[in-house]
Amino acid sequence: MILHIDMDAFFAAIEQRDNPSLKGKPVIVAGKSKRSVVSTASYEARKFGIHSAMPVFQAREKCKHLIIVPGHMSKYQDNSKRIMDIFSTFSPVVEQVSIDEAYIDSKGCERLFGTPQKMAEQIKKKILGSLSLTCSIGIAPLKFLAKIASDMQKPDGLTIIERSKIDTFICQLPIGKVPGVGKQAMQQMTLLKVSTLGDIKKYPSWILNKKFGKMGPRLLQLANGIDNSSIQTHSKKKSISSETTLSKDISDFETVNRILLDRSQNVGRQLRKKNLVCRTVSIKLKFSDFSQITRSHTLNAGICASTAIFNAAVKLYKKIKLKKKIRLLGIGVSSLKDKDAPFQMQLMQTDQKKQKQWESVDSAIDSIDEKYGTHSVSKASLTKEKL
Ligand code: TTP
Ligand code: MG
Repeated sequence: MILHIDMDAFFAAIEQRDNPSLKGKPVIVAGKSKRSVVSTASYEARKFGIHSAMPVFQAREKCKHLIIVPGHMSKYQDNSKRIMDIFSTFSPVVEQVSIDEAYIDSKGCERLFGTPQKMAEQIKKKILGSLSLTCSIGIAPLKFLAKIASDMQKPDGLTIIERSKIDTFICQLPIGKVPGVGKQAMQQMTLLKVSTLGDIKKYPSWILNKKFGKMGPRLLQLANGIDNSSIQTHSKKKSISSETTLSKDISDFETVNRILLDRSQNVGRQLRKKNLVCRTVSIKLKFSDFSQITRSHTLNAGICASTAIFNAAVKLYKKIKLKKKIRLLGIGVSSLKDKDAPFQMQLMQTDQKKQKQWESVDSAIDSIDEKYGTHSVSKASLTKEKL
């Protein structure tokens, strides 16, 4: 069985824990700027219809006595690390998927912790006892079902989908609950009269492929109770990304350049910390009308130097014909491998030398940042204005 654990109203719950006057009150964690959106809402605030990604002004209209708390990212990261450390005391097979959620494989843990349900109960107890936070856990034989289950009885929930109940569950599962099925896919689903995951079986693989691309055949597999995705432990992580929502929409290349440089430093730092290199670099742009595009490029050899990531990102950006202003810019890296594992192609000798030089600059910056805080040392082009 696989456990999927997701913390309840994570950022807001931490703020409520650390400031008892916020307990039981409608609280959101959000930035100060006019364009800020809700990063999370306490369950008390959710009763007013407030949710993540909602503009703050709209949240305010919904609840007049709403309390807005600024975020404390390093505190959330610190709590996240402690939570992941707790998970690793239960099983060596833990996949962290975001700041507040992870999958755990319960295989081989029965002798120590009993049934998966007993194990989940102990995990909940340990997190509550050491961090005073609650979480919701889903247990199922398949990864995607465990994720759906953890969301079913939030907050402080524990939901189990037994193997014998999978078929019935899938037949009744609203298609919109399946991870990856977003707004656009939902429009197609309505046209195809697909309302549950079970309904997908009415269509052959080629039609699903035509309508939904790669996701089509995967949906058919899921509908048949097959999910081949295994738990990806730390070193097998698939991608790393970092993005910035801008305080005002922009289109000038100089600002874009600075943000890409800043984000590539962030992504590069995460890669180097995990001793990984990437081969694919992607950029993501969200425009003023909220539409978005991504562009990616796969290199011949693995890189982890911030400058190399930045160069690839700028190349991608220069190929885009900008028609609208940009509200969000991000960089992602994927095709990750351990730095010491050989990629098929090596860098040219001169590039190799350059890369080594940049890597030593990067690692010097990384260790200063680690000691004195991010942005203690920055590239000169980043110092002009705070991003
Ligand atoms: P989630 O697990 O999606 O949400 P949550 O933990 O706040 O609430 P739930 O009980 O429904 O799980 O995200 C975890 C944290 O990530 C969340 O506390 C804040 C942050 N976050 C954002 O900053 N922006 C977002 O749009 C979302 C969805 C989350
Ligand atoms: Mg959560």
